[in-house]
Amino acid sequence: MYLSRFLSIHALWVTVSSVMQPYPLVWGHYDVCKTQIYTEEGKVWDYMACQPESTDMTKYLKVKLDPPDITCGDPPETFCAMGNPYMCNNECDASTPELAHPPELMFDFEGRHPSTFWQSATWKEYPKPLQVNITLSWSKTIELTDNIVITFESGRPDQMILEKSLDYGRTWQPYQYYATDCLDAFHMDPKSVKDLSQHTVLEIICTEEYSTGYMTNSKIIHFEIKDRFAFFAGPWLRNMASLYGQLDTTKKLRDFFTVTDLRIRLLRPAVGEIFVDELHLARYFYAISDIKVHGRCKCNLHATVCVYDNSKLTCECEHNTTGPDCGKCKKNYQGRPWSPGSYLPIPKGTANTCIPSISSIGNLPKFNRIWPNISSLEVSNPKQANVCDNELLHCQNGGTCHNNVRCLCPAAYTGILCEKLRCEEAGSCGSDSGQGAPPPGSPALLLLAAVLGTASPLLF
Ligand SMILES: *[C@@H]1O[C@H](CO)[C@@H](O)[C@H](O)[C@H]1NC(C)=O
Ligand SMILES: *[C@@H]1O[C@H](CO)[C@@H](O)[C@H](O)[C@H]1NC(C)=O
Ligand SMILES: *[C@@H]1O[C@H](CO)[C@@H](O)[C@H](O)[C@H]1NC(C)=O
Ligand SMILES: [Ca+2]
Repeated sequence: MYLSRFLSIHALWVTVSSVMQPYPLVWGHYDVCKTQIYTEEGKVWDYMACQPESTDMTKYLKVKLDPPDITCGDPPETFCAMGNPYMCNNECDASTPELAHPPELMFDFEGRHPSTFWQSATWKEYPKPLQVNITLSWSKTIELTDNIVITFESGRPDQMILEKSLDYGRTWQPYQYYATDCLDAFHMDPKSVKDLSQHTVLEIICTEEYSTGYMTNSKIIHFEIKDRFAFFAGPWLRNMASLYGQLDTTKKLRDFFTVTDLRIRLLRPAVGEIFVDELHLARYFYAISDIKVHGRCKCNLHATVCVYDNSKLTCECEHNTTGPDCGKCKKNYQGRPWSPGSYLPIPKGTANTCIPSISSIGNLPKFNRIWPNISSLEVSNPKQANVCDNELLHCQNGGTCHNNVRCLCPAAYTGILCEKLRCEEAGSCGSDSGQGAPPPGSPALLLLAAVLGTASPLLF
């Protein structure tokens, strides 16, 4: 039963991703936790950092609306088109399936016409604000890997806040503000993600880009994950090595993309005009046809499988770790403190396995592996992200870290982490075998570069 369940979830993930991803899937990165290798001592296990596939996370969430009775149709209600107050031939009736608009319709399969959608009651109590909180909960830490996309069936709201929680809904932080007029609504200057940079990537902005005023016919709102990744990985997300390095050393950056819950706070519906037409309040309401959230279970790089069992996501922990996020060492494997796996060195990473507890008579085991102390690497200024850190041998191929902001590379190398052969950029590799000869370790990097060159920019 367990196996078939796992297989069906796995099959579902593959199906979902192949439907959703416009780019081919790549299975090459951090997708195994261990392999057998041959050494002088014979066959041994080689452990690697590993993580689950990125997938459609809306299959695994619970949705909660506040106020609870805000969905339209109880009692049945007629609503009008926003653009035409006299076109009022639509009805919402919760007791008739064809006329009901329950919250589940924000997460069902889209692509058919007409689309299915959740809808709120109308703004009949104007001027009392019409506000709705839509809370999405996973009861599991997940890492976002693609844009959050909310598609409205009605006009996009005049004011909205996207919030996130990292502690299962106990505390909330704003993720992004959306308004037709940011200054008026939130006393914030309007900004777009394109105004940010590597150093300001964690800034919380208010954007007017997705309001009614812009592109009147568009009904979509984004929270731009990929544009933020692109500050580190380049515009086509080709240099994922750089992003991984950054995520590894900067806990604040990693946490920024990590959530247990999301909350969409709808604060004011689309009005379309400066004044609310009090005679035709049935024109004002919220309606959402689709919400996309792509991510993966956070397993601290100790698992590739995340099972959905009893309505709960759990990492299938390896490396002798345990817990929902593989956040601690198994009993009897506490020979050294637990540590998350590391993406570095690229491409295999470091597993940081838990090791057997020291027995009363045994000798102290010796280790020469570096395992990062993430908390000590946390940058003091959240807006100042580290590019490199010598403790982690972050710059590669003999590069040295300069003030944590850049790698000084040997002449033959280039790239943020000195991960690229300079001759590769110039397209002249191979013509001069002496200068371009890769040192030990770099064939893997070249392979990685080749894989990334053809890789899906969506996955990592
Ligand atoms: C929505 O949640 C916020 C807290 O994040 C709370 O202050 C507000 O009252 C809630 N609104 C509704 C309509 O429940
Ligand atoms: C976990 O412990 C078992 C039993 O000692 C051992 O065989 C296995 O190699 C360990 N796995 C890792 C990843 O360290
Ligand atoms: C990690 O670093 C923090 C802050 O420097 C320190 O308090 C903590 O003891 C360190 N943990 C380990 C396991 O070395
Ligand atoms: Ca739908």
